[in-house]
Amino acid sequence: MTSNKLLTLVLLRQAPNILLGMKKRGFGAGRWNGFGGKVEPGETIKAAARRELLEESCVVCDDLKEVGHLKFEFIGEPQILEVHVFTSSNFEGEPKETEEMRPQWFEEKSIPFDQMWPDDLHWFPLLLNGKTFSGYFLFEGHNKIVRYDLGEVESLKL
Ligand code: 6OG
Repeated sequence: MTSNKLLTLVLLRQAPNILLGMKKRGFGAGRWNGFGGKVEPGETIKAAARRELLEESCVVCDDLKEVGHLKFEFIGEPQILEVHVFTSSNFEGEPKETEEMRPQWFEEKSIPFDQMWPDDLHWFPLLLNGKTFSGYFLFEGHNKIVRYDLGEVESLKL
């Protein structure tokens, strides 16, 4: 039996930069990523995205736009991660380091893909170009993508 685990991921942009955080602990530690985490029972996905961004970076954003759905399956692991990706250029506060993340602005043309999840190389260009997208990635371990399917979509299905 497979089950889905709902997660959020927020990428804040302030041209020509994008905000990433170095994950200091837990899943994906040692990699730059957006900010996010698990959706709690009874919480909307967007509320979870806002809460996780605030908890991990001290930034408040009431203008999150959902731009992508990504599903990740890891060979030998029953749980599929369903990540809802949001973006915004409209937020308040200065990003601050927290126990979970060390934030840093990167120029969008110098994103450190070699220190990020390997799927990011595929879908970041869609996000950066303002597209809405949906994808599935099958991983062997945490470094190798065995196959994937990714594309632009008209709208995101619930
Ligand atoms: P916690 O378990 O720490 O939330 N996440 C991924 N992000 C990218 N870019 N690629 C992946 O490929 C990912 N898998 C999970 C979702 C985990 C955080 O990591 C994201 C969450 O924001 C496999 O609460």
